Amino acid sequence: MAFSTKFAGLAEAFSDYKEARFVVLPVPYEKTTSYGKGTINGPEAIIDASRFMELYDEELKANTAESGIATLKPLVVDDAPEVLTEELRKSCAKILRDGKFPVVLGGEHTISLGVLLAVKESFKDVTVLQFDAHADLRDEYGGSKYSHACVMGRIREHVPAVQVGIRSYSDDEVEKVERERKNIFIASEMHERDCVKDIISRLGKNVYVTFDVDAFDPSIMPSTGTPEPGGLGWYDVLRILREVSNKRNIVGFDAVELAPNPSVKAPDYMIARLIYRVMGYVNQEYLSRKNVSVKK
Ligand SMILES: [Mn+2]
Repeated sequence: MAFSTKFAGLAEAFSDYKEARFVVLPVPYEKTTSYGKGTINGPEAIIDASRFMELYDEELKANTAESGIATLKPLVVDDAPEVLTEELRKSCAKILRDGKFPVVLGGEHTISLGVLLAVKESFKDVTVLQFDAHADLRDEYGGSKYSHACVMGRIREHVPAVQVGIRSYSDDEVEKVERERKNIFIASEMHERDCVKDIISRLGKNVYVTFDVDAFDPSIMPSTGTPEPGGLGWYDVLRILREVSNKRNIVGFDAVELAPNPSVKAPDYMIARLIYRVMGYVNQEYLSRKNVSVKK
């Protein structure tokens, strides 16, 4: 797979690793997906779509790219999820050690564990905020504890998690969902009442956001392996992320499970815009904190 372009199509001056605040790491990994396939092409489709975005963010009234967005070579691991997890942990640990904000592009959801392990080494009091249609709390799936369908089960062994947009889980997961009910925001409940304050109240100081694109409604996000009806809308998602970035410290982000359809570009473009907007939210928080510290 050839990645000839950088995220947002940035020129060298704004995509140089040394200067960049954000680092995009493509991880085209697909080993355990169950229904629709194609997440291996997700990172390339997102980066390709991102070239056509305006760099001026109309909500934030800022050009986020001026803070620098580097795009690394894809991390390609053709091996078991455990091997991928360790490779990715190492790559992300370096990004974090260098004081940068990692944005990881999947690939299947399995990848999030490796990023989280690196985040946990760098930050205390981390909560994972998962956007997803699926609870992903199985202990094992298809003979693997590292399947995409178990990723939140694995992550919860390391840090607490808050799950939003959930609308599909199995018999095996019911007990866990009931036990964790305060930390799981079911899509239908989110449709009935405003849950944003409650979501934030469940988060620790530092938040790692893992974004399975199937959290969105299939009407706007058909390009995913297991689409579920009744998902979140664009503005629902933005409002949550905006509030989280205002009230907490977002320390990393991944977008996973995009299975691009070459004849339907809008979903790829939407995820590119989402990523850029999240960078903008994170950046605002960073810039304002910097301003506070330099004030006399
Ligand atoms: Mn999912």
